[in-house]
Amino acid sequence: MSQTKGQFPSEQAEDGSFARQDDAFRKWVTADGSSGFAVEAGRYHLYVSLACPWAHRTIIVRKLKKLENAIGMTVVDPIRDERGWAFADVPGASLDPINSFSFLSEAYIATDPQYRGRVTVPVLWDKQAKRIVSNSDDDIMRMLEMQFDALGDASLDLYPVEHREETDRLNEWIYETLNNGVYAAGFATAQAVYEQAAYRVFETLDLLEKRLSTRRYLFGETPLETDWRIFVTLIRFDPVYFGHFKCNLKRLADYPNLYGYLRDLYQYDGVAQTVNFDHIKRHYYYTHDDINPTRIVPLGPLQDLDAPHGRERLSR
Ligand SMILES: N[C@@H](CCC(=O)N[C@@H](CS)C(=O)NCC(=O)O)C(=O)O
Repeated sequence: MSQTKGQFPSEQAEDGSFARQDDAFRKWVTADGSSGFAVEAGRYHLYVSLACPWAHRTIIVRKLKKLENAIGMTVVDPIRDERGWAFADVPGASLDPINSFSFLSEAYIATDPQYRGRVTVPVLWDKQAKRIVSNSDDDIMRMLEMQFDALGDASLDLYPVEHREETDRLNEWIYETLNNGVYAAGFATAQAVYEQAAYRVFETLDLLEKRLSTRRYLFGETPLETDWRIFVTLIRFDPVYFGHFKCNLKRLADYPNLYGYLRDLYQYDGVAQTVNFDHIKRHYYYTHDDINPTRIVPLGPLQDLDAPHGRERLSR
């Protein structure tokens, strides 16, 4: 069987599957400051890409928790070359106003001069300690959800106690089979590995379609953390994962409940502003040379995410 080295050779297993690297920096900002990283307005800064689903989750939580004044944010250039994420004065992105870095790798090296791993977004930067607090999107989401209530909207609880167990379980399954599942399909370098990953993606979509036929959101009346974790994958599905990552047994638009749910979440207060299809499409189609060496960005799909979703009928 012939196999290429794949998109990230050091994260490609012998059997052709993609094994994502672990996050390197996992310190915590805490409300009581006991971790050494206390909550303070203006102290922390998010470096993100609007293309990246993992970064997108943290952008959404920052928005929903009304933390935009307390935590600054800088968007990197969606086009990434072998030097990694870069700061540039291009539409939807900007130069780095905090550290004047040219590349995000400088933040990693400032934190750990020995750092040799992949430089990823999102990054939560501490302007006071001049280091990365965390580059784990899961942890950053939780910090913004739970530790910053003194500076944001304390009334919004995205991780309510009564749903924590099920949230953790769903998050793990959704990460494995869907969020990272589309990457497992797209970055596979062996046919059987691709097929298994792609089938799992659609198994999960089928199950979600069913669950969302009787409930407006995963847990009922309001969207919680897991809904937003799913959203970032669904919003990229038809424009990118269907074609670029070969997850094409069905389009998302072929699932009536999931597609309505996607539009419902997209139309949720402030969320559409966090979605940038130009960055999303150009990033994926330009950056993965193994998969799309011509860098041609497909025109479609034509979709109207502002169309009525009709999901109110599921709210009591
Ligand atoms: N596990 C990371 C995932 C972040 C990640 O992999 N981000 C991608 C963009 S979608 C990235 O920055 N990749 C940089 C690269 O591949 O060089 C997290 O939890 O935040």
